[in-house]
Amino acid sequence: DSSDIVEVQNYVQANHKEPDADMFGTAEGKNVFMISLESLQSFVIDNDLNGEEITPFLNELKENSYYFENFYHQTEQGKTSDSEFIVANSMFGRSSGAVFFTHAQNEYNATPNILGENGYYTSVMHANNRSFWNRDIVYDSLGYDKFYDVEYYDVTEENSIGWGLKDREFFEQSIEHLQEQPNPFYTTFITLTNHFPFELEEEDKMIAEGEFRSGTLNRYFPTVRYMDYAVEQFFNDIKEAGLYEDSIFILYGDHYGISTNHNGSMAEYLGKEEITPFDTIQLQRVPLFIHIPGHEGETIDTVGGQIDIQPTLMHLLGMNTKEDIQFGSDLFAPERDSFAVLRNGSFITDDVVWTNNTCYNKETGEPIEDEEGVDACGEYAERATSDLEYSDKVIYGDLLRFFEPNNENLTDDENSQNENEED
Ligand code: GP9
Ligand code: MN
Repeated sequence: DSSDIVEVQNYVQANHKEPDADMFGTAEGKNVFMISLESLQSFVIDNDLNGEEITPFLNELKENSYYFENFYHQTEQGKTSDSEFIVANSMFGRSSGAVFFTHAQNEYNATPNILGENGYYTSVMHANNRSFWNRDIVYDSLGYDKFYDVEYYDVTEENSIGWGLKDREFFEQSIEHLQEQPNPFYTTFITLTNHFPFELEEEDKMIAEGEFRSGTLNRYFPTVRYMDYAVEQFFNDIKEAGLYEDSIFILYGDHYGISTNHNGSMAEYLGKEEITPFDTIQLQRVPLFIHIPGHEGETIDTVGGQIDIQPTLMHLLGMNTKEDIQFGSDLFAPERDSFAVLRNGSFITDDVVWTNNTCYNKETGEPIEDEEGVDACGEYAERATSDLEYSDKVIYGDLLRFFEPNNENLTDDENSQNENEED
């Protein structure tokens, strides 16, 4: 009931971290590009295959962005939809099934809900059917103004591969939609080409496939390379359209692309003897770039996850989150705990990885045995469990129905006006 929300609120507020004063509001009023990079894992960044860079554009982008090298996806079976949910709400998806199906019509205080109330136009661009992953229903609950689904794109056999419209064409056609949107906008772009089974036409292959036993891993390299190229062209088009300067860009990998079924080939590629459970966790890292024109950026090693994006973004836009129910924390917050919980209960800190009922030393990748392990991982275990349980509690009980967002995001004048109206 409604008293439960107070308990959750007390819990999250006790973990709230104050934003970095220099970063808070640095992107106030800017357009926000949220770019979901299909199946992109961090292991390809600054890496190569037979001497050829896999992500030349993203490697360059990394040099003038805030790049988070210890950032984890937190998705489960809901895949892309889980990542969308986590990023928008700073809450976890489900341990099985997809929250996009089971709790589509809950009350949410998602980023599009909040930005919509603060003068933003909010939309999603994704060239798939609008009901896929139940998106049409969920997007209403999250507060999106518009969903540019497949109907808004010119899709032909020639410009499609695998799951649909090729990324290059998708971005190209998205520019027109962008230009008709009111400013400032918050728009999510969901790419598609780098999706299992990673099909690509010969003419689009900019690097050769791998030659490992796993055809999946082999094909992954050229499709990643293609997505990298598509994003590069998108940045060029954005600049040409005059949309670059007044915008900020958040690019993130939605979930892993290469499952543990391909461990043999993965080990070979990475030059390891085997992929241990510790390595499997480290392979759940996905890239996060926060690109703010005019900022030099830096590579940041704090441990974080998709759940941290909402508070991070809101603070960049100059909005307070102190009163909000968010399970993540601002990645720039000076006092933040370097910490990420995966949906299966595994967790990562600066020093340890807990998975498979084993506490691993992060530096060596070796298990920390017995009591020592209990000590090393124990202090975070409770936090990990509580984060997941409280988040579930909010979703299963639809508890945000009982939550009154305190709109501190308005300017002072507007706040006092609102107070007067309420009086
Ligand atoms: C489908 C796209 C891919 O619209 O988002 O979905 P996935 O299989 O990655 O969840
Ligand atoms: Mn996906």
